[in-house]
Amino acid sequence: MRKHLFALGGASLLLGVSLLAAQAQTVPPTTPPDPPKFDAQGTPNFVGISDVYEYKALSEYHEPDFVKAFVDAGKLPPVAERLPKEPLVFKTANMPDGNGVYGDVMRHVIGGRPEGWNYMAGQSQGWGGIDIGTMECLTRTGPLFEIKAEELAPMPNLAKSWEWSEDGHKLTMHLIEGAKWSDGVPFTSEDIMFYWEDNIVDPNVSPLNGATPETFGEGTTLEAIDDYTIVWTFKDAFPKQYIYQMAYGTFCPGPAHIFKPLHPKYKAGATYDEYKNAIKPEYMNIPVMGAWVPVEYRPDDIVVMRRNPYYWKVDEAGNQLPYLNEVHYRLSTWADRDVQAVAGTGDFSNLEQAESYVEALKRSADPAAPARLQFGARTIGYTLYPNLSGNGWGEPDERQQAVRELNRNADFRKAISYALDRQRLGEALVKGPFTAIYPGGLYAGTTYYDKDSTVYYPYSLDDAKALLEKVGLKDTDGNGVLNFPAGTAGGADVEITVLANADYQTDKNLAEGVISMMEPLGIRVIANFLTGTQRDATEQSGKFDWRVARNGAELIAVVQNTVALAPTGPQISNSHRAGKDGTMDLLPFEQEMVDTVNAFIATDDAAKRQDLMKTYQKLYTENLFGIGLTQYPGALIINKRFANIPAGAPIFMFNWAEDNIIRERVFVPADKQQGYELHPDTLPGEPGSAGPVKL
Ligand code: BQZ
Repeated sequence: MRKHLFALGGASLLLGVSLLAAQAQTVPPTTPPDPPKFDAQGTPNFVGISDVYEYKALSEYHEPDFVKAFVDAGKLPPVAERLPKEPLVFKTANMPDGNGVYGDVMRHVIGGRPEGWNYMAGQSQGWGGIDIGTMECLTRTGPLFEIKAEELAPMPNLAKSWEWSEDGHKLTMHLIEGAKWSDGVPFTSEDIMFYWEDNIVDPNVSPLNGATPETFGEGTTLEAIDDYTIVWTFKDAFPKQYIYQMAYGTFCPGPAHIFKPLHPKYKAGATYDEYKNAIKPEYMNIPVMGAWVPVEYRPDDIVVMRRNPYYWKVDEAGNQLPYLNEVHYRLSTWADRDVQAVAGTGDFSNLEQAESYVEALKRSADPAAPARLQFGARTIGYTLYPNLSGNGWGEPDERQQAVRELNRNADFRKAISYALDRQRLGEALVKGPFTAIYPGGLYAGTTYYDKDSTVYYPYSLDDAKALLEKVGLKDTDGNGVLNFPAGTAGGADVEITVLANADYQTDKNLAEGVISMMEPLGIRVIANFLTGTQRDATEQSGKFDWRVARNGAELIAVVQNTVALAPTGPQISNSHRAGKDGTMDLLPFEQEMVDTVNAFIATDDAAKRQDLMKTYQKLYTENLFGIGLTQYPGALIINKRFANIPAGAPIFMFNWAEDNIIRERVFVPADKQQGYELHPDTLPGEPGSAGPVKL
């Protein structure tokens, strides 16, 4: 009897507590307020993919005079022999300013630093357009911002066409034929298979931007039929989604003739670490398929690139691209990129750090300003991500494991969301109509967003505290900081580290905002701010409790990097990866998110896809897979001397603006050229040689 009484008593006690918690629930979950009105400047001229480019042989080809001089001197094959049978031909009608002229430079400023040239094994080249300009990929998606909705699909690139088998389980892709690396070595399916088998599938290699076998679907295989034909085999029928994954970031093959001899599978005694780091940043003239080749590198100063004489794209007049002979990447900071673009000492910036907006707008408002600034839609967004792994990803110690267990408790995550004043967070970055409250999940204003499916836990300290009490956190030692329950992490103070990218003031400001908003709750959050490369590595290794991160394209475009919408594979999500035993200890809502994303990938039915994304949004925001912070528009800053900048080009949508504006067909009219070339009349040298070569 006694036992029962206790049980009854216990139950009524619990009922009391839960009633208390319920009574304390002063602000129920709701839907987010509509973002303040902010009209993006400039709208794209929507066209079909075939209006932008096609593949065909032309009757004649041309090249810059200084390149022709190399041919005449017998130092280079004639241009027609340097081009593929059917080059990629950009259509004049889609060029805002028509066919261009050769000459001049685009001067980028970037905040990253080159680690080396082995992109396939995870080395960063410093971001900011270096990898986008050197690594061409099977398909292309950056320019999709100007493609009509009814024609939206990945654009051909190194793969110039493809067709599905009857049953939809096989996809045959035809590679561009006769294209060459920048050192003249043929590009073939050997490059594709080396990237796939020995970099993506090889578990000892982690390509940059995180491609894994599951990026292309569980159990997917790839084989080469001949030099220019590859065949994908998928478990699902017609999983067209995966062709988006074959674009920038996840399927951009490097030169097998350079890297294969260095790979442990082919070089006896070599380690994977040696393979990853073998080609240092100082190694110049690395063969690329991109428009420009690195020919000079001065640490902490600059990377200079010269035009690729074998680039496989032309305009309709047969002029081999790119028009720009040279590209610079000044090695500075991301904030300096904005400053220099506005001042005119740099040529390009993705204005993405809201703290710079007012000054940038003021400077650009002057009619004499050297650069034009154009705001796009609200596609920059930040989220606070708890580490949701409970089975050892990142090898947590006792305290870190205790935090993981809290992170995995929905009431704890809701408490954190209730404690965040998102209005204040946004205004702390920049006043005005820019920032919007962002609960997390898909961005307001994007194709698949549905407000009614978006759950928002608004600012309410009372609710936050009530939920923390419900979770069992109390300040047992009266020092103002809650303690773990006795027996957990020794009942210590609840201390949580938050990882953020120290290269961006915005990332640091938002993380500081989170830290200060946790104090009234009695949760001590400690900053762990690391530079880009270290932060990326720390994030991917799971060695964090919480992280503040700028979101990827999947929460904007959904069809780009779709697999990353949920922990769909053991190494896919940066919030939850497999533990040491290789298993995924997904929480029930996470499993439902994974199933929803996989169902989205497996269907072509537009109505079903819309519904599945409503389900996804509800699962994500109600359960707080990530705790949204703020969302705001980016602005493209481009020096006014450049022509062929597409109207309404967003700084970030399917990809970054370095891809979206199609730099290979950007030009500077002759009368505006400034003579910024540091190595005029030169071409890239032999792979590994010191720099560019003159005649
Ligand atoms: C744009 C981009 C081009 C990476 C990087 C950097 C890395 C991340 C992200 C952005 C920079 C610029 O973003 O901020 O405007 O130029 O390079 O690649 O943040 O640290 O790992 O995902 O793209």
